[in-house]
Amino acid sequence: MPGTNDRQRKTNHFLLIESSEHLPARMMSHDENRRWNGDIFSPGQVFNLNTLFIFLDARAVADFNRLHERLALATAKEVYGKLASDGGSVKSCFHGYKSGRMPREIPMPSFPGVDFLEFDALLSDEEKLARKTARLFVDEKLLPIIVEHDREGKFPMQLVPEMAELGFFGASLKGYGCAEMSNVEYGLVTQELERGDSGLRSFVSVQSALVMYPIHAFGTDAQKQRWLPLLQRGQAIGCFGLTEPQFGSNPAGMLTRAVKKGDSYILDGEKMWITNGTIAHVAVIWAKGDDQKIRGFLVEKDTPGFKAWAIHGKQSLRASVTAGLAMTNCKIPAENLLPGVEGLRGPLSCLNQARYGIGWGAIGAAMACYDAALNYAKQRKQFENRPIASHQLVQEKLVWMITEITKAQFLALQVGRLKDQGRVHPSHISMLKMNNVWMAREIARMAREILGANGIVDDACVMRHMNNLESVYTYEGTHDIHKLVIGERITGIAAFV
Ligand code: TGC
Ligand code: FAD
Repeated sequence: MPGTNDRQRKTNHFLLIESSEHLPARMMSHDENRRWNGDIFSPGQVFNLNTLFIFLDARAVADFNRLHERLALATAKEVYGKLASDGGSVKSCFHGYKSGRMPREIPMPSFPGVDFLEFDALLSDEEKLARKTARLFVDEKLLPIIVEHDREGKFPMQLVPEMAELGFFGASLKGYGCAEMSNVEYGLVTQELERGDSGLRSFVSVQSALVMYPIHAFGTDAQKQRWLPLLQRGQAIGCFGLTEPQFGSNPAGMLTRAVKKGDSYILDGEKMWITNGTIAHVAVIWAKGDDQKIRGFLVEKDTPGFKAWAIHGKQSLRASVTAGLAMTNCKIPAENLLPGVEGLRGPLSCLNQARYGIGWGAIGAAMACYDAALNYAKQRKQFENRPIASHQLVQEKLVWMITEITKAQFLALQVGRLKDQGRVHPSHISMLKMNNVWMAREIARMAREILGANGIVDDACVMRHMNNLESVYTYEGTHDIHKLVIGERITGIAAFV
């Protein structure tokens, strides 16, 4: 086909279709593909008998509604169905992209996943596809650079456009260019991101659950039109200011004030430990009014009287930005109020979304540590040249790990299914966050033990995950606060005071 090579070089979006049977021989014919594909697809490139690359041109990419994976899968099935008249079936389809020339090898994910109890049998094709997309992104883009970023205490900002393109920001929200994933699909994405690093998952949680969600749920049309497309595309970054130096677990006591003066609000106060604080274009700030009611406000980064400063010296979440925010006589237009909610219910509703993603994310961190420990235990030899995996005490640790990961997966899936059906209660999400982060933190520590001295250096991922999980255990409601939330649900008695 004339110009094909040029087009393949310029066009870097592709569908990779894996079929359960061998592809029919005629699919290898360029003529056949050209006839069907018309001007949308370039000829399929068969890499082996079960896989086919189809490159997409710009129009096809647009048709895919900003890389919406579900649509990609449906289209792959349609393409394959038309080409394989003998009724072959699509096993999976990966919609990816590559810069530069066509890849010479199929980029198969290197991480196999952890599935002891046929968990995957409970997932739809779309759910597996969302996970595979995030898995490949983490394997190809994050893992090669995370150690350096963690060492230098730098967030990998260069990954933001790609995450936006893959639909990770505001993934489960409707409209405004969002991917409209189900909660389970979104959870599987956060699992994979945190398998890479909790800092990357934190970025996505804050952008999606703590900034886009409140604008989407409680904002005006003008606020939604202005901010949501920018945030979805990663062209604006957001942060969420609830915690204060004196008020962490008990945000109801906050000191930050918002006083209405004419058609403005004047904000005064301080927020602490704010993820993305110094890189955010917009901060969702929770403040009390004269009536003592908590409300949310959008504060833009260059507003006079607003200052963000980086917190240094962190031994945890080093590849994430954490900041303090100060507002001194900070005047914002009255239209920056989020009018749709009053009271602590506002920020806590956002936290439900973020805690849910963390519950899945922790499984990813645990899987990474388990995988590292299992592989190491099979290779490392001690005493009569036998692998340490042959010792009962080591096996006991590995068995504990996979049992807890398996339980955590089913807990996450059930909470996700309830959330998708609109039947989830905040205490369900508390159980998910509490259990799964605890489980991951224990597993990281155990994995470090199995790796012995090699576990303390950062080319093994376990100590990085272990340190990160200390923050995850504390933020978004500490482990013990979630115990008290569940305690209140089952006894009817609040025991916070
Ligand atoms: P309480 O009297 O129980 O409730 C006050 C109002 O809030 C409502 N509510 C909720 N609404 C939605 N979702 C929930 N989960 C809710 N829990 C309570 C409640 O119905 C009531 O509504 P209304 O309309 O009747 O007024 O509140 P409380 O003051 O006793 O506090 C309860 C407690 C302790 C559970 C709460 O304060 C809490 O969750 N504290 C933990 C604070 C926390 O999680 N902070 C997180 C900061 S953000 C963060 O860490 C981001 S990290 C990001 C990253 O990098 O990933
Ligand atoms: P405290 O509330 O002082 O708690 C200290 C200890 O006391 C904990 O063990 C706690 O469980 C225990 N405790 C407190 N009250 C009780 C009680 N009633 N009963 C029993 N035990 C109790 N906040 C934001 O608003 N936005 C962000 O983006 C954000 N990002 C963060 C990023 C990182 C890396 C970290 C570490 C924190 C972040 N936070 C953020 C803040 C986080 O939400 C708070 O740290 C958390 O809510 C706990 O508050 P605290 O640290 O003040 O601990």
